[in-house]
Amino acid sequence: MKLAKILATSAIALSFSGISTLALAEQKETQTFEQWLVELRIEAKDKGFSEQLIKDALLNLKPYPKAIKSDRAQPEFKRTFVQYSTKRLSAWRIKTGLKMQKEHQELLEKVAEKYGVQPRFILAFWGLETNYGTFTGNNDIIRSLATLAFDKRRGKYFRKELFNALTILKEGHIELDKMKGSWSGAMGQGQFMPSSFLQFAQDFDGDGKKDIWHNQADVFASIAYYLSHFGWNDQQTWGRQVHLPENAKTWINDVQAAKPEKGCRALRGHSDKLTLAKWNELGVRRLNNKDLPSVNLTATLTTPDGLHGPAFLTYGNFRTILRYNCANSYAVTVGLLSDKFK
Ligand SMILES: [Ca+2]
Repeated sequence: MKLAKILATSAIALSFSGISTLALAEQKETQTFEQWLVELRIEAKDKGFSEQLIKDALLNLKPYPKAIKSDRAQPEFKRTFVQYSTKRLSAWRIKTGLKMQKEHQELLEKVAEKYGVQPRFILAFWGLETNYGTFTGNNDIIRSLATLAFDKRRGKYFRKELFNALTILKEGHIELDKMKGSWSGAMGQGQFMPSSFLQFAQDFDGDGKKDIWHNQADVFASIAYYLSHFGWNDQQTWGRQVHLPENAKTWINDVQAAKPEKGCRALRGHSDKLTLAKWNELGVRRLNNKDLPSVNLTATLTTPDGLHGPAFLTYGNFRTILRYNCANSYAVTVGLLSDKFK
């Protein structure tokens, strides 16, 4: 808004110099989706995408109004942790997960061995992201990404993802009409954004395609490779729910970590990394009030609903879970669900 005013007051000066900066700025402000799309197609051509692909994917494209609406109301940020987690740790999700664990045991173990991620965590991501592959989203990915790329809020980010999606099509991993996913552009059974696909998707069955939409082997391996890339340690778990002592509010501020400026915002509410011995000394206990395990591990404390809500000590793998989705509610729920598959 401020910028528009400044531009307006300097309009006369600009007109004297013959520069049409203002006109350009105004045009951008009022550009229709169709006009924007014309520019996008030119850029796609410049980037070397074929005429055919551009025609198929970007010619008769219409925006999804609901993508913008959903972008402004993500559930991880609107509900309390307890509401979020209770809903997702449903009897159905646990029971189905146990069934899937049996059904896919051999494949999960092969993937686990290659990438160093315990099967129960692969299952938990799969179960939470898409109900074990049964709900992967029915939106056309190109259309969703174009809608969000046209939108002002995070247009630059989604424009990049849109070109990444075109690259996936160009490489032939999936056909355009089958490239479906969430309103936000997350695709397939592990809900990978196109950039994550290009970096992490795996062709585990070796058929030449990274098919994270339909192929179980590729789905599991892609999730596992993503986690291993971000430092997963299969000798450790994610963390645990703990019991805080009555006097926790007297020391909680003393153990609060400095807010990280970059990276995942969810880490801002975490404590310093302290050893389990130190947490034990502070009076933190297992849920059954027994001492914490006497292993040489550091952990950060997080209380997603504040000091009166549930408390969790989290290990290194928890940070890796946050790389998948930067929300404490999500990461703790992945951990709790994985515990059901032990
Ligand atoms: Ca494959």
